[in-house]
This record gives sequence, C-alpha cells and structure tokens, in this order.
Amino acid sequence: MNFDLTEEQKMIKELARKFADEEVAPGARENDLYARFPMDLPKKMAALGLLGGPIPEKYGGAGLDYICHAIITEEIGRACSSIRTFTSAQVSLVEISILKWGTEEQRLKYLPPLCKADIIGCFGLTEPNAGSDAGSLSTTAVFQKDAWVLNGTKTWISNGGIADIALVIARTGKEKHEGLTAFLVSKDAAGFSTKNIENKLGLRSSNTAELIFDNCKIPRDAILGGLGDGFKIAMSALDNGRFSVAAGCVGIGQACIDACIKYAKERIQFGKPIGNFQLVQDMIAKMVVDTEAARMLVYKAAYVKNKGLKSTLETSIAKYFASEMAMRAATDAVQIHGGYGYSNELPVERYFRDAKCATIYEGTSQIQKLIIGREVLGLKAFE
Ligand code: COS
Repeated sequence: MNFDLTEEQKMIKELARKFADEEVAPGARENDLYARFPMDLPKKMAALGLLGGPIPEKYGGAGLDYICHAIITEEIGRACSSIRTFTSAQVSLVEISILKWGTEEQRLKYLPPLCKADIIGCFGLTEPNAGSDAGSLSTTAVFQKDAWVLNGTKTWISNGGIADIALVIARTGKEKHEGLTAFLVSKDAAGFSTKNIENKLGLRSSNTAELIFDNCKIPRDAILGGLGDGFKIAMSALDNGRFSVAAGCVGIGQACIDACIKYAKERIQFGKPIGNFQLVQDMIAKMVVDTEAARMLVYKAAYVKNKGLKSTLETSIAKYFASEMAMRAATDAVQIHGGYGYSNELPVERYFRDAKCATIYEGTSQIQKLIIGREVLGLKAFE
C-alpha cells in the first residue's frame, strides 16, 4: 500500500489544477448563466494532453495511468462540472471504448483527432423509453444492400449537438442484450440530425441533445466491435464513464470545501468568523471526510483499472458514493453561505445544481446500488 502520488501524478495534478483555475473556472459562471459551451476550451485542453489521458501515445494520447485520469477529471470537475461532463463523454465514453473495442484501423482513424479535439464525440445509449433499462432500447439498425440504416431517437446525450461522431447503440436483433450492436456514426451521415435540450437544472453549459436517425445510412464498416456486442460495449463504456463522473464529483466536494473554508473565515456573525462555530465546523468536517473517502474509492477503482481488470463493482461503489457525497457537500456549502449561497454571485449554488445530475446520469444511484448488489450477491434484481 502506498498513498503517495508518484512524481508524474503530482506533475499532472499541478498542470490540471493550474489549467482549471486559469482557463476553466473564470468563465464557468457566465457559461452557466447563458447556457453556452465554451467551444475554445477543448483545443486548449488537448494542447496539454488533458483530452487523451489514458490513451496510449501511439494513438495520440498521453499514455497516463487511471490515477492520473482521475486527477485530471477531479481538477476539471472542481472548476466546472459542465466541462467535466464534456471531458467524460469525450475521453471515458468514446475514446476508451474505441481503444477497447475498435479495430486497429478505427483506432488510428478516430483516436488521434479525438485526443487533439479536432473532432468531438458523444455516446448515444439512452432513449425516451429506455433509461435505466438500457437493454430495452428500440432504435433499429437494418442492413440493406450495402449499408446500415438507422431509425430512432436518442435523448439526454452529452455533447450530442456539438459532436462530429456518435457512438450509437442500436437494435440489430430481437434478443434483449445480444440483439444490440454499436456503431460509429458521422454527423454528416444522411438522415442524422440533432436537437439541443434546453433549460436544464444544472450542467447548463454542457451541451445536451437528442440524436435523431431518420433512415440514416452508414457504411458497413461503421460497426464498433462485433454484431451483437452492443450491450457489452455500452456497459463497459459506462464502467469508464461512471469512473469519470465519480472523479468529477470529488472535484465538486473539494470545491465546496475550498469555498466554505474561505467564506467561514471571512463572514463575521455574533462578533467572530462563522468558522469558529461548532455547527459550521461540523458541516465542513463532514465535507472533508466525505470528499477524502470518495477520492480513495475513485483511486481504488483506478488501481483495478490500471491492472486491466474488470472494475464494475469498484466503479459503481465510487460513482454511487461520490455523487451522493457531492450532493451532501453542495447542500451544506449552500447552507454555510446562507443567503449569499442562494445566489449565483457565488459558485456554490452551481455546485448544488450540477451535483444533482451526477446522482442521475450514467446510471442513477439506485442502479449503482443494484449493480453492487448483483456483484456481491450474484443475484440480479432486474430479472
Ligand atoms: N461490462 C461488460 N459486460 C457487461 C457488463 C459490464 N460492466 N455488465 C453486464 N454485461 C453484459 C454481460 O455479458 C451480461 O450477461 P451475463 O449476466 O451473462 O454475464 C449482460 O451484459 C447482461 O447483463 P444484465 O443481465 O445485468 O443486464 P440488464 O439488462 O439486467 O441490465 C443494468 C443491467 C440495469 C445494470 C443496466 O441496464 C444498466 O446499467 N442500466 C443503467 C443504464 C445507464 O446507466 N443509463 C444512463 C446512460 S447515461 S450515458
């Protein structure tokens, strides 16, 4: 057991922290207010290697381990969960899935431009009638003459409206799981359009959209993995996406701690800084313990991923705990800031609105608990 970060991990933390403070945090309030995604940021992140962390250098990535990936994601999440959401979709859901399931040709075609932010990716699983029950999706892909033809609608897709390629799971057969296949769909494919989803509670500067396939034709070789591998690919993508959500939530916890320590020392009531009061210290102490525990769970999942092992259990534990922790921390952070915390002049109300989504997307807290139950009991609650 060694809790020390390596020199490389410390360097990455420093780099990501500086970038988050200088490039991400300053625009976060306005981007949230006007619900706009800062299109200049992906290239800036890519220039520092922040968009290809765990991707090997031969495919244009930084070749870093999963602790580094967690550190980068935490730091971005500390500054802005919308940008962290963009990063999670780009790196964890799309890049790592192509690395794991793609042919060598697909890796060489897609990974370098994704790592450089020359192209943006999104992951299309959820549908209006298929959320938690991901295997029940109804978007179809039928092979006709020399091409696949997709029909259906995906919804709540992060990066959907700004993506150049979409990793889409569609039905190619009747079987619930083996009847699903993954495809890489270009935004230029005929019959493919998107529609932005507006007025979200949080993550307002992250782009969220519907993907609409209306007799959308894509080439024969647009399949990722094999015919019928779609459900497995989706679940393995989520094992990575959820890890990244968990790491981002550690960032929210840390941001709450930082904001509360500063405010509790400045704000004077009853003649002294409110940080002197035991009930305020109680909230801050709980935040510190909660955040540190979540960070350790994320690092534990990273440790398993570094060994190349299946990390479904560790990832769901980390995602469940970290997202609920972020919600607790942000609730208390607003409380400590009182009336000021209820206004968007200070960032804690944004942390609060953003944290809520983390307990819902990439599998609700309830789904994470049922996955944990399935993994430890060997019994499925879904049958
Ligand atoms: N990695 C690889 N393969 C996996 C996997 C994983 N993590 N989890 C499951 N599979 C494969 C297995 O092959 C499994 O078959 P076996 O039981 O024979 O091994 C098969 O998929 C079916 O798994 P399961 O029976 O558990 O599937 P269910 O349809 O019951 O669904 C849940 C399981 C509910 C866990 C799944 O649908 C889920 O994660 N839902 C939430 C979806 C979600 O997060 N949506 C939000 C997306 S926002 S991007």
